[in-house]
Amino acid sequence: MKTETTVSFETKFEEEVFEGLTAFPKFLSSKYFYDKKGDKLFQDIMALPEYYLTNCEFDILSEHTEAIARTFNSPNGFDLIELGAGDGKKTKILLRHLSENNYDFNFLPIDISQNVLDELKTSLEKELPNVEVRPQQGTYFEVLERLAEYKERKKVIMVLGSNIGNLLHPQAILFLKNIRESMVEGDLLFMGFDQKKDPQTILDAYNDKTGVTAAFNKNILVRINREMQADFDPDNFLHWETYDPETGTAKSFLVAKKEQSVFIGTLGLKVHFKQWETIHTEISQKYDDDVVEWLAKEAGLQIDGQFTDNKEYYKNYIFTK
Ligand code: AVI
Repeated sequence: MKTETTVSFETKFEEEVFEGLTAFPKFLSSKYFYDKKGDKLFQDIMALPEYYLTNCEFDILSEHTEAIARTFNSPNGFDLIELGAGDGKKTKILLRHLSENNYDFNFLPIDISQNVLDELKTSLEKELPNVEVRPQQGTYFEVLERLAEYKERKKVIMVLGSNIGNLLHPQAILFLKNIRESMVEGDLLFMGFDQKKDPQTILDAYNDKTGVTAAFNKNILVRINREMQADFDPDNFLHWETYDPETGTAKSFLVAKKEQSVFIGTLGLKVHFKQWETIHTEISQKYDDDVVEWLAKEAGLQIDGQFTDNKEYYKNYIFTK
């Protein structure tokens, strides 16, 4: 007879940690990297010389600003809606150009964190006082659902940073479908996709010499320690990155350097690790035009244009419904 123990969870995070650390092979979701310290480590990653993604997208937005602005524009203006706005460093290139050239637009940054939105609004008020900023706090889906009702003028939905790459293809299609549902004919989606390239360049981007990415990956253990009264020793794990040039998938792992047991207090769970056992923590998918076209088709979208940097490391695509 099968005996079932019921474990109750205070949070989704607890539930997913339980699921991932009792599975074989073990896994954790990269969406939990981003607490206060994780946000800061990710900012540091974006400034690393190895992490080419930031500079490539920065170059695309700087080199093609006017062409992008013209694609966004419509006779009665548009609303620029950014999912996961962050500190807006890259977006400000576009906003400055749009504002200086008197484009008729509002900027609607969406973020789960009210704190991030407040800081962004304050910095924009100082740097670009003519830009009308209307922050929207909530998850992407909550806010997109709200915005689906809004049909007054053209919506341009923007997702920078190749954030879609942290999703497996089926989840990426669902994400695109969700965005599609909030669009009406004439609206646009402008989204960044990191491209397949020399595998070594990709491995270096996720395995920097200074160890910032390793700290970012291990931060999930630190977070479990703090939020779930656990006793992980992050030094007992090493950060390991792989890249499969066939599928374009970069994967991050935490690898147990020695046999050990960890106790997670709030879950009452003892987790055993054999030496060299892994926890898979993140995927960072790399794309080419064929894969992006396939994703778009599956989601009911069309590619209407693309912008790239001079090395063709990264692309921002325009999608329509
Ligand atoms: C947020 N995301 C697109 C980053 C990436 O490239 O997958 C997160 C990251 N992980 C390690 N370095 C950066």
